[in-house]
Amino acid sequence: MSAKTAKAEDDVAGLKKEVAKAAAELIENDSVVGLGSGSTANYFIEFLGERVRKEKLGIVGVPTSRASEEAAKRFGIMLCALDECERVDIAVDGADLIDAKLNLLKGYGGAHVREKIVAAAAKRFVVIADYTKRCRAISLPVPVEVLPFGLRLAEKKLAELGGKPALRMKEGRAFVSDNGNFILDADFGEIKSVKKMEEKINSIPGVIDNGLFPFEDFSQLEVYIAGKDGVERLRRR
Ligand code: A5P
Repeated sequence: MSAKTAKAEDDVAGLKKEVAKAAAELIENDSVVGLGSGSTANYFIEFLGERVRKEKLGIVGVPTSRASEEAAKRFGIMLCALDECERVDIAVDGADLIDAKLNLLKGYGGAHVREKIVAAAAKRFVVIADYTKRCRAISLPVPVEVLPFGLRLAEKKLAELGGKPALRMKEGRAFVSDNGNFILDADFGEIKSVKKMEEKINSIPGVIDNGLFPFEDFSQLEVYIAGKDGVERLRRR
């Protein structure tokens, strides 16, 4: 890795920490907090754990993956399974892309199914990211979690929708999600209507859910973006 690339990575990591800290400061005492997955969400969990320790903040976390569960335990955050919570006050999570309308693309860590459930259950959904995640329109492959039994059919149907599906691999084997399923990363090029595409993909038998998060589905969506001039807060009006 060149010195220039290493510096750029350090800068992005610094921005992820900055936005994660800003989100950790939003959390109020007695809250039930959805804990997202990925490196930015991990920083959030770490900062939140720091507040729990220093300020004796009484909060309960709802993890969206095994990784976020482990991180929460490491940083001293009490946990609760989603089905055991009466409510989720706020969910904080990262994103892989955020378009101009605030549609999200998630799932590059393979956790989008639980992330979407927790975000949908939360009264307030706060997305945290560095500026490199912003884009005009979503045009990267969409992660689609599929029941292994229906893999071939899902590949065929995704191709019929105009996508090019590729089975996600890890260490020479098919990647398996926390839910025991496979992921097809389906390239559709630029997606014109995120909501319609999300629905079409999810209507394929055997598809559990996909990584498109249409902004319309989250009435209390706030996006915090860290850039050179600090943290910007975006909301739809
Ligand atoms: C996990 O499946 C994703 O949805 C993450 O939210 C996403 O990959 C963001 O990751 P980073 O914060 O590491 O960029």
